Amino acid sequence: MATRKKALLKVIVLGDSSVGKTSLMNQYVNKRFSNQYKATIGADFLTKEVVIDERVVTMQIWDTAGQERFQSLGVAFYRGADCCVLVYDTTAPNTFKNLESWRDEFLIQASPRDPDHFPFVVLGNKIDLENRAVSTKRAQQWCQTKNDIPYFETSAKEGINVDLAFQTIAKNAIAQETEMACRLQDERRTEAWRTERLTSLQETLDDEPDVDPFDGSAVSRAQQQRV
Ligand SMILES: Nc1nc2c(ncn2[C@@H]2O[C@H](COP(=O)(O)OP(=O)(O)O)[C@@H](O)[C@H]2O)c(=O)[nH]1
Ligand SMILES: [Mg+2]
Repeated sequence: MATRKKALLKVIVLGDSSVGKTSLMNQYVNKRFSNQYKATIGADFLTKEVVIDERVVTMQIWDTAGQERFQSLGVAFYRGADCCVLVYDTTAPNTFKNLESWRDEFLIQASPRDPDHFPFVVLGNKIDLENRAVSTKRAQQWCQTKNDIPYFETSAKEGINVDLAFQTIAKNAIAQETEMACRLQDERRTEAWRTERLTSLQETLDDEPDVDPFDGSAVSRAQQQRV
């Protein structure tokens, strides 16, 4: 069965300021890390080509330009997202607590067609640091309660799990796209079947012989078929 698959995936990265969103993207796309903190970057997104199931797919990874501090990213940022990456800092518990409101904010702003199955991925970043403050178990439990969101622990600095996490992000975004296409196809098929049935009923009605208006048998036959 031919399904429509998008060649371009829009991925958005959300989370509190300084959890490492920009660093993770840079590590994944440019294999670079900087210790310098930059609240803003020039580009809205970085792109990377990935091969999934023998298909070349362009991932467009959108970064906030520091506006996350005000939680005012604007609807254009969220629009048409195929996957949402939620990032927290494993050494800063507040950034973990705020994942809930980032997820809620995404669902409100992006209003995906199927919120229960929308692909999120959670990243617990900075695992290279000693002062860990959120346990793996606690993070995994939260992810389980949210329809089993995939969870990865990463270090943008050391490049730990970054590729693996982004590969999963791309795969899940594609899978979601395919599922959506299948569902649309089903809807279209049901619609075609309905039209066909109505047409054939209409033909049956048209084919009915002229009847004596006082003899309702032909009419009632047609009515029975309509039910
Ligand atoms: N040790 C460590 N520092 C990190 C890591 N990721 C980011 N940082 C640092 O954390 C600060 C904020 O990172 P940034 O990517 O700008 O965060 P953003 O505000 O979420 O985009 C910067 O100083 C980074 O160098 C990491 O995995 N390990
Ligand atoms: Mg940033």
